[in-house]
Amino acid sequence: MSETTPDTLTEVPESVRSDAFVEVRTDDSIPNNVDLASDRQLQRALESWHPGYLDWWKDMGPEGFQDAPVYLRTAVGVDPQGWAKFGYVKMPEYRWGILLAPKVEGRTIPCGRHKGEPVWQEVPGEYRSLLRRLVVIQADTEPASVEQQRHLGQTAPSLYDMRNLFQVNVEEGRHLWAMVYLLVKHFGKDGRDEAQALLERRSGQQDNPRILGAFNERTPDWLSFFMFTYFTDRDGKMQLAALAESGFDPLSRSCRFMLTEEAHHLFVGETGVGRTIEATCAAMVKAGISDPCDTERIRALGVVDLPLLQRKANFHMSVTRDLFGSEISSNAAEAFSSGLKGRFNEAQLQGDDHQLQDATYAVTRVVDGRFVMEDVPALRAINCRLLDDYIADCQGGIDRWNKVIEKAGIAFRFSQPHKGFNRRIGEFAGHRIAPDGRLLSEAEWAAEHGQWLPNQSDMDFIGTLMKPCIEPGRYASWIAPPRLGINGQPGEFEYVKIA
Ligand code: BYC
Repeated sequence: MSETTPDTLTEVPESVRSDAFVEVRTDDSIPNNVDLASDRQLQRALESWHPGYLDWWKDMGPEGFQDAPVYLRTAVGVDPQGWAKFGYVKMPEYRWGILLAPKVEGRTIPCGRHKGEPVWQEVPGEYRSLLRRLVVIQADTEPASVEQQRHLGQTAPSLYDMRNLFQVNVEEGRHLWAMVYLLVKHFGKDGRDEAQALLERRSGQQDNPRILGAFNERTPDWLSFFMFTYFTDRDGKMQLAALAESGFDPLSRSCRFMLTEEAHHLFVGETGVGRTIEATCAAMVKAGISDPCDTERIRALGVVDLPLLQRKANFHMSVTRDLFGSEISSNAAEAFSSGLKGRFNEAQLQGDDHQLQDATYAVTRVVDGRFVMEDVPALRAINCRLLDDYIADCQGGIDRWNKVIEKAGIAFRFSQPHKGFNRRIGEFAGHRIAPDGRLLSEAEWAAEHGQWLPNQSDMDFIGTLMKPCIEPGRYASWIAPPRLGINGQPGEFEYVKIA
């Protein structure tokens, strides 16, 4: 699957795909399709934010390689069939721009108490602070992920993978621009202050951390990067899809276009983990090893044992599930009722009134030391529903990974841990729950959790594999080459020109 085939777009819900071409002015200092030139004040505000952004990028963006030409795609339109062009670009010279999906004439608010009314083009006064909070939280994740991944270029397993890392990074930078545009255009001085604060928080920093938990975790190695782009970018997909249903039309249009780019990030994650599995299976078969738990012999082959990959996946799945907030949340109820954020695929959902005044939703809770399913008002369970949709959405790639293992004749299957495993936010916070759903005592957890989450010896071993492999067409031992190159390029293609 090359990144320009329509296949990657199937990750994006049909209801929010962009389907018309809107010309982008790339000659402006900030490429855009929002007619920036006609709003001098806004243009000046963004131009004065730009140098701070570049300073942030140089300080906190990819370490090294800032002068290397990288084969990147740049958005030049919002037509799904031809929205990007490919070429060598030095990252600090990337054309970060502001792109909104086309306006849908006659669009109405799809949910909540204003359902059916025309969408808002300006911020509705009564929802100003709630809307600003949603935009700021979304915005904050974008630079956070770039910061988390900044050291990875140094240990890239190939030039192909290095280029994909940098592609993801520059696009997260563009997503920051997309949100900053909304803040600066629609929220006056508060918005400008928030835009500045976005350049000041730092992932993992104690005094001024990023807002959400998972974005303060480290992304120490490439396995984490692939798991992050599969599982955590998928939270991005779900949240962007929910915000694409917003009654605040500029937010909806921004998120619709961001989803187009997001599909590639998910592709990088799925194929990255998939190629790691392929290399492991091929090495095991070649060495005549059939037991996936024969760890020492498997690791001696320079590949990653499958149980270790499962532990990595368990970590990333659990911290990402926390990003959905509390399963039962009055914040989420208000965001939905006010029409600022819908459910996944809101406009296409059949069978309810999209207002949910009397509806209920079943939420798993821990009561008196056991799990119970409780029907709670659906409005308050919006986060739970999106999390459930997310868990279902994760399964497709996991099934495809399992097919590779099955084909190799190895008795191992990846699975998703119980929803309550290793959670810090929501219904399961404060409980110790095994991946198979057993409720544990603190002592049982302490004794067993090393089997379920990456342990020190796992991390030490991964550290031994993280060596750069930067000759065109070559790949580190632990990862198989991709089936196709980026934009149809051949295997030996020099995706990053390292002087
Ligand atoms: N860590 O009612 P609650 C992406 C806070 S990823 C720390 O439970 P709510 C991307 C919460 O802020 C998608 N704090 O939850 C992926 C609130 O604090 P305040 C990002 C947390 O509000 C990869 C309090 O706890 N976009 O795009 O219903 C690479 C109680 O909140 C956490 C969005 O998330 C946490 N995990 O829902 C790059 C969409 N969880 O306000 C990018 C916008 C909750 O009381 N955000 N808290 O001080 C939202 O929709 C909602 O704010 C949330 C939380 C879903 C995040």
